[in-house]
Amino acid sequence: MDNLNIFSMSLLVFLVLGSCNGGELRKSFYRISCPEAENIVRDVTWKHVASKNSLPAKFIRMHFHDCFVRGCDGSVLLDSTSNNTAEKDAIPNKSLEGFDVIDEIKSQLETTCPGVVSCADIVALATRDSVSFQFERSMWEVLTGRRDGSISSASEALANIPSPFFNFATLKQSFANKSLTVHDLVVLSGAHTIGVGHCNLFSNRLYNFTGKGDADPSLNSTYAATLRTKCQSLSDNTTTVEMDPGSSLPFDNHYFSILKQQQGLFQSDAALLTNKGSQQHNRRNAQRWKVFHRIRPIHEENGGY
Ligand code: HEM
Ligand SMILES: *[C@@H]1O[C@H](CO)[C@@H](O)[C@H](O)[C@H]1NC(C)=O
Ligand SMILES: *[C@@H]1O[C@H](CO)[C@@H](O)[C@H](O)[C@H]1NC(C)=O
Ligand SMILES: *[C@@H]1O[C@H](CO)[C@@H](O)[C@H](O)[C@H]1NC(C)=O
Ligand SMILES: *[C@@H]1O[C@H](CO)[C@@H](O)[C@H](O)[C@H]1NC(C)=O
Ligand SMILES: *[C@@H]1O[C@H](CO)[C@@H](O)[C@H](O)[C@H]1NC(C)=O
Ligand SMILES: CC(=O)N[C@H]1CO[C@H](CO)[C@@H](O)[C@@H]1O
Repeated sequence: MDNLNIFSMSLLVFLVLGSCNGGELRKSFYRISCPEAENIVRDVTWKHVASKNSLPAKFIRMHFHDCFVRGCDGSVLLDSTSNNTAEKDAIPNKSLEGFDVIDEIKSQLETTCPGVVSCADIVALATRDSVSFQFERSMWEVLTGRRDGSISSASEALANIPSPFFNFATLKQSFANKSLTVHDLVVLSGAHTIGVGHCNLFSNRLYNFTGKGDADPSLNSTYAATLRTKCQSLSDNTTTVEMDPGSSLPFDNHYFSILKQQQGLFQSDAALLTNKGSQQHNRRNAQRWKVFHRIRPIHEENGGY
């Protein structure tokens, strides 16, 4: 049941972050206008995940970035132009991938029902479907009806996407800026149960944490030694490491176990242990993921963002 419960987390990310740009989201928004829409998204997504198991991580992260900059409006998909550097070209976007799959879905939808399905909904649905593939069924409901934005700015992405070097206070502020709570922060960080991170985003913790050639004392020293064999210099920006060592493909709650063993990859992961409140959330989340019921009321009160 643990696995099942973690999905409520994602469900929530996407429901909560999804209710952001004013439009009324609802179940099966395309039921009349494009009845095959959700099937098309699922079929294309599953086809690609079947041959590329890193795709769910790419999609979740893409969806997160889309939602943290101007709400979930598909603006993460827009390309830079000669006079504008788009979100996808901001530094934090380093590893965003999967745009080609979104394009393929979009072009199939345009053939079937031209001009009907928003790209923002495609990202939300494809994220759900990509994670769902390993369970062979749809793991959470995605409300639809998002409208696409036309503004995409790298500087806004830089200002809004939390950095892996953030401490607890800045993480909390970053989420509070989106009307998200500490509880949301902890739960949503659980998405780091899949995927990888680049060495240069944490190798200061291995080699030069305070500028004295030292390691981060809050990083498990045994694990740090393992990481040093993978990331051999401070400037290595090409090697990637699993964020949830040994379990970086299954969508589960193993991230919270490694976190307790001080094996969170980024300072931002480790920071979740530095706050009493968030430690309680950690414990609870590691046991059980009753997130859906816990978070939704909060966001209904706050009216989303
Ligand atoms: C709490 C603040 C967060 C910070 C500071 C953060 C930071 C990062 C960083 C630096 C990476 C590695 C990028 C790279 O090296 O290419 C990463 C990867 C990832 N993040 Fe986060 N993240 C945060 C929250 C989230 C949230 C809320 C989600 C989604 C719900 C998420 C989903 C992911 C996923 C799935 C990956 C793996 C991507 C891949 O395998 O390519 N993260 N994150
Ligand atoms: C960028 O240039 C294009 C065409 O040159 C123009 O249509 C668009 O409005 C410009 N955008 C901005 C933000 O200046
Ligand atoms: C939160 O929003 C404020 C106001 O827009 C901004 O100045 C600040 O940098 C944001 N903080 C974080 C951590 O994103
Ligand atoms: C470690 O940091 C210190 C202070 O920033 C710097 O002087 C030194 O060159 C760094 N060492 C390495 C190996 O980069
Ligand atoms: C990685 O580092 C090299 C050398 O510093 C630099 O030329 C390159 O642009 C960097 N690549 C990325 C993706 O940041
Ligand atoms: C460090 O990780 C090992 C497993 O690799 C674990 O047995 C140990 O308890 C961890 N240490 C701390 C302080 O959490
Ligand atoms: C700075 C940087 O790495 N930008 C990348 C953001 O993502 C796009 C799409 O994958 C890349 O083309 C950029 O190079």
